Amino acid sequence: MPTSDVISEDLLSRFNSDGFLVIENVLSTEEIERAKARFEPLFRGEFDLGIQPDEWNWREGRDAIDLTRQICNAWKADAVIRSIVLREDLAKMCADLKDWPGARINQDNVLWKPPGARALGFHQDDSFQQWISPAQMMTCWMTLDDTRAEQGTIEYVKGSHLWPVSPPITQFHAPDDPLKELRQAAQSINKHIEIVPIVVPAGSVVLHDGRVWHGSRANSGEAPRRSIVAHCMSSAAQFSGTDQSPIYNRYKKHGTNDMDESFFPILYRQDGYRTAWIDQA
Ligand SMILES: O=C(O)CCC(=O)C(=O)O
Repeated sequence: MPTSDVISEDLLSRFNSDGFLVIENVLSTEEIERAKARFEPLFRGEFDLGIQPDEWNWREGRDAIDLTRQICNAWKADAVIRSIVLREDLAKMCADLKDWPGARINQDNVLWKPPGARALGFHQDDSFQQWISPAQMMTCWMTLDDTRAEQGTIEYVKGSHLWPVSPPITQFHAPDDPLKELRQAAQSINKHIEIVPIVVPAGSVVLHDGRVWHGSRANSGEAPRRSIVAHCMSSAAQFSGTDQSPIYNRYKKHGTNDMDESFFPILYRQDGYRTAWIDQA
C-alpha cells in the first residue's frame, strides 16, 4: 500500500516513546515473492546489474553455514532489491519520523538467517555513523517471512533510543554473548532492559531510530528469516570531514564534504525533489 501519509500523531508519539514503530502490509505479495527469489542468486554472486555490492559478508561455499548471511548495498547489484529499498514512501516515513527535510539512502542490507544461524550482536546503528553529519540513521526493516520469536527475528530494547550513543560493538556477526555491550550500556546509566521481539506477518516494516538498541538471536526454528533493510540518513547529510568509513569514504570527492547522488541518492524531499535517475534506471 502507499504509505506516504501513514504517520499519524498517534504513531509519531508511539515512535518517540519506544524508538521503533511496526507497520504491517507495506510490501505486496508480488514484491515479497520477487525479493525472496533473489536471495539464492545474490549469495551465489549473481548480480544482475553487473556490479558487486559494497559488502558481501557471506558467500556460498566460502563461509560457515551457521552465520547470518548479509549483503550491504545490494541496490547497486540487483534491480529487485533496488525497486524496494529506494521506494519514496519508505523514505518519507523515515524523514517524517525524524523531522528531516528528506531522506537519502545510506546503505541497504539483505539479511538471511536460515535455521541454525547464529545471532547478530545488539547494537545502536548510530554508533557506526560518525563518518556522516548529522551522524544519524533511520531504518526501515522489512520482513519477507512471517516472523517468530524463536526464529531469530529482530528485537528492540524499548525506549533505549533515549540512551547515550555507545561506541561500536566489538563483534557484530555471531558473538558468543549478543547482549554483552547492551548490558554494559544499561548498567552504566542504571537502566532496565525491556526486549521486544518483533513477531509480524511477511510484508511488515519496522521503522527504527538509529539510537535504539537492537539485534537478533539465533534461529532455533525450522524456517528461514529473510529481511531487506533500507538504512536512511537526512537528505541534507554530508561526509563528516573528520571521521572516515573505511568502505563508504570511497565515494567522497576531494575538496568537498558533499555527497554525490550517484552513490547516495535522495529518495524523498519535502520540496518534491527526488534523484531523477532512480525512476529512469
Ligand atoms: O535483522 C537483523 O537481524 C538485524 C538488522 C539490523 O541490525 C538493522 O536493521 O539495523
